[in-house]
Amino acid sequence: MTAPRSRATPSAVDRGLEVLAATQDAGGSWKGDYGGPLFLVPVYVAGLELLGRPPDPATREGFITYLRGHQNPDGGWGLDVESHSHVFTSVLVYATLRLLGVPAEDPQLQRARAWFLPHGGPLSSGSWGKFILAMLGLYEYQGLVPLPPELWLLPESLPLHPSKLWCHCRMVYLPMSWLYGRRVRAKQTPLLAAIRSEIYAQPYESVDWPAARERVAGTDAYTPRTSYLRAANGVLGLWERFAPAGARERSLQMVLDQIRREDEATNHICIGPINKVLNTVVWQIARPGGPEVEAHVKRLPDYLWRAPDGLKMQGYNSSELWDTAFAVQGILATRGVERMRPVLERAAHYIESNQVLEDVAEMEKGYRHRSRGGWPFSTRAHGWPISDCTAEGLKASLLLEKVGMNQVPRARLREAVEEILSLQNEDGGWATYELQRGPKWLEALNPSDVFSTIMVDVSYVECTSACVQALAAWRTFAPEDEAWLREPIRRGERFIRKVQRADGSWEGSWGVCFSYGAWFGTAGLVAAGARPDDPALRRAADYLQARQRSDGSWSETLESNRQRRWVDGQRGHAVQTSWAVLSLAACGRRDSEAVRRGVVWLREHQGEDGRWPDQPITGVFNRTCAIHYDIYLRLFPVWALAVCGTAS
Ligand code: LAN
Repeated sequence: MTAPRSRATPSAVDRGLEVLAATQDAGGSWKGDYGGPLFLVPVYVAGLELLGRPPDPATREGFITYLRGHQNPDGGWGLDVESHSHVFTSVLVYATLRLLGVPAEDPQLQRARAWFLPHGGPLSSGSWGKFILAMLGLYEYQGLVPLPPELWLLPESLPLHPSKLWCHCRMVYLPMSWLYGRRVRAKQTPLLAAIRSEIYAQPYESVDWPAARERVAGTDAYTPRTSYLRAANGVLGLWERFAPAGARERSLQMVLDQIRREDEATNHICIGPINKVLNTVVWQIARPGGPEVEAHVKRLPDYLWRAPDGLKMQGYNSSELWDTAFAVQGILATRGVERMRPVLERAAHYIESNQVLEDVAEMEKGYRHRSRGGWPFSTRAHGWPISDCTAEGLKASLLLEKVGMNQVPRARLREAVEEILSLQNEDGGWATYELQRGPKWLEALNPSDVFSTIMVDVSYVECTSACVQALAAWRTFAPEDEAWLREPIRRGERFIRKVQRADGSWEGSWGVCFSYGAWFGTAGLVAAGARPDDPALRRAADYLQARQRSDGSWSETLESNRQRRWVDGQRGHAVQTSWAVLSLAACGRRDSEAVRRGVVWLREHQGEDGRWPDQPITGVFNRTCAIHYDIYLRLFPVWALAVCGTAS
């Protein structure tokens, strides 16, 4: 096939740029749908039930449309909109639709029961589902693995102290332990009683609750419960029976204090969707009708997104900073810079006005790392900076600086460098929000069933690469800092080399999967100074080339993340093809036949409207759950065509 290069390439990129320009928000970001997980709307609706504030009709209808539309053909609901059915989400979605007013005789609900009852119903749900049901009074607390708040009373130096956990895990279990400690339960209504009678295969009164603690359906058991976890649960169970009342009160106070710190540090947005809802419920019980509840309720809709498939609760309050920083880099890789000037200026403004400028008040008391100079994933108001978001914010700013459009003062850029350096782990890599605090073996105590790698914030190739790239960019910008940065960059590079697998691949953790990992692995090494003849880059390129499809594309599915090996998708994927093409270019193979074929495929699959047709989700977390990055499909192909489109 002869590729119509010189004329078609600019127009493909131009059309892609037009789409990007047209979809930018007035505030300068690209605000998009950050949906995917299916357990979030149920958590939201459960929260409203406990607050005694039923959703307004538009919200109710929106949620119903969304949940109805994502039922699997077998009658269940997946962990996310693309996954196989889980008992966890199927039971929760069922209860949610009922709470939203759908009758039990509804055919979709009948099919749901026909799926989850034989799978064990609530008794076999992944553990978080049991917790939400217990809060609603649809499950007994005795049937939960104990979550005593007294864990917060342990000496801080112990690896088991909750402050050692990955911040997302810590922030979910924090309000859970408070609610557990108080055995909080929604006011029981006839509707809840009806739901309770519908979701069990046996009479509720006859359930053996302690036995149900250890039950989990195969569909939900991604992370096996280890013997260490069972032993720990046994100890916690004993504690729960004999704990002195004083310890409970004291620990509940400590937990509430931590919750308050999190609320205040995030302007009541909270780090994520789950603790957002659970913290709200905690305050509703701790101080009914108090100012905390009001402050929380105002921010609940921050997580909602209305899309063609209905109204959803998103995985974060947005992905704006992340998407905007990438959009800037992608646009600047094209030759459309002048034409895109107003777009870039608005984006530069967004980046400037969302850098975090201050540390959290009394940060040590809230177990918080420093924040000053960092960038968050979404907005400054959210406030939690992340290593790689800081790095992408800094990279984008330095590229904007080159074309005279950066708006972040130099001193603040330098603070971003300091923030990045403060987050480098002893192994040379970077984790997400914090330094690695706990030992890796803590993962053996992961009680979530459905998620993996949630216990400890460990170094990732993606975060490490982004930080190395940012430090290297700063070194070019401020050569006087060379001596300061040389060693951190070298250590980062060493980490990237260490985690490359023998076959040349890198396992991605936040995108699907090895094509995403390759994009970071290769870019990180190149930024650190690796040359195309470097064996690591050669192996990486060979690995990718061996996975190119006969039509020139690349494609892998979320099974790659779940199974930790490349699993081919059914059809070529524009985002993964872009990552692969960009990686090969980074390896010095921009002019290869493989890249040429990838570019042709990308061009051929661009629609008349400049977009690429919808494709499976390419974002992921904790190895199992898909999460949608709305801009990826509009951005990465344009970026790849800009970098590689004129290859000959
Ligand atoms: C995110 C979103 C951003 C993402 C990147 C910055 C892209 C990544 O490079 C590092 C990890 C991070 C920060 C990340 C971690 C896990 C999150 C927070 C999410 C995928 C968004 C939602 C997810 C969160 C854990 C969802 C709630 C579920 C739990 C298991 C607590």
